[in-house]
Amino acid sequence: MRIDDIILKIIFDSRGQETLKATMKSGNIEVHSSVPQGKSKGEKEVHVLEPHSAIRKFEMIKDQIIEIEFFDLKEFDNYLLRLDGTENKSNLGGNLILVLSQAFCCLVARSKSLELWQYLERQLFVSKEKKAPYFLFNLINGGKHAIYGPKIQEYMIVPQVDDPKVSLEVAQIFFAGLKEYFQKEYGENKFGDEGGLLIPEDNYEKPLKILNQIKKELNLGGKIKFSLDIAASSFYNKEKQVYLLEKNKSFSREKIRQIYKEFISQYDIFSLEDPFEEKDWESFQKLTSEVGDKAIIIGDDLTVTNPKLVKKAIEMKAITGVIIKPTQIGTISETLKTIDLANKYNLKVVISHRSAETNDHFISDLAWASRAWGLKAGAPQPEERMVKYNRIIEIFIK
Ligand code: 2PG
Ligand code: MG
Repeated sequence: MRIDDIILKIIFDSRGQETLKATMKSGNIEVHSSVPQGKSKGEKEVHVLEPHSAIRKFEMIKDQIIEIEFFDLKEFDNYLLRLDGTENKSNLGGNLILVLSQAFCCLVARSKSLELWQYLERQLFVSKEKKAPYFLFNLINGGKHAIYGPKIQEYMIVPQVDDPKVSLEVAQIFFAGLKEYFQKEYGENKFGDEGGLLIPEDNYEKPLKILNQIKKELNLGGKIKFSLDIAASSFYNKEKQVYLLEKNKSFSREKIRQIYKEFISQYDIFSLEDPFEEKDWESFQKLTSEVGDKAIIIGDDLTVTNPKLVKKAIEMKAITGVIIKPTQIGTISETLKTIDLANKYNLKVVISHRSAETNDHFISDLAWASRAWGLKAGAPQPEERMVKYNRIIEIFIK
């Protein structure tokens, strides 16, 4: 594959911050790709370069890239990795490498007249039959994605249906009911980074109680389960070794584990993401052994889409599910390697957006191609989230 031209630009993401967009051309084919950015990040994620510095770096390597004929995606990614030459991609920047890697995927797919998901599927070892992923809709935003409210970052609903279109419809009905409730209870509705509602109380259980109430009122009994992204690293006090779950309430890791077990026995909890800070592998292991048969225990900051960390988690039986975000690792070929590993050991794969998104739907094609168990893309409302859910529906219907 020969690339004729690459244009790198700065665009604004959903948080109003600058990020990268690449346009790649070959013959009469032109593709576009952009990268999102996270706020509650794992310490071991790749380095993100400030976009203007990334553009300057890119100008230095552009001519070299265009001169080479790349055999496949792996070769393209490996070339960038060699140019970068660091462990955490701090030289070229994970965001620069990824935006090029994604664009290259789109270019090759188009040159072969394939849909992006069809091309990605051919790069993976997939044996499971095709099935749409569960949608994890984040309806109440807390933690780092909210200007006030609970410390738990994401209160999500997961419709228990096979058809993604029905899933989106159910979520929209639920969200409408929730917005009405919030309007009555708290006055004006305000929204967080991922399009979910903001709640002016910091009680960590209140959002679950409200979601449960709405579920009952709408008669959605067996149709809805709840998922939480605790993002526990963001409220862990390292010095005191406690979780600051509410204003004057701090909990030890044993106590917070107890709270999760109570949640699981009281509510229909489908999955719990990052229940402990990212270095506490032992607590992950304990919770998984205690309740792993009742709820999926998911690693995100713990594993950061890194095959070595995912392997460690598998060996330790620390998790039963894993978040996959290309931005955490910085190339698509490494992302695919991690997905293959997770699928091989039957971890539930959840392909995820970032809190600051663009209108790119690459992750939806990735979710479909990899037979992911779930797709986590925020509330069923902002455009940058809707394009991702809609892309799955589009592929499903075709
Ligand atoms: C997470 C993500 C996405 P961020 O923690 O799972 O919801 O948040 O992109 O801010 O890291
Ligand atoms: Mg997370």
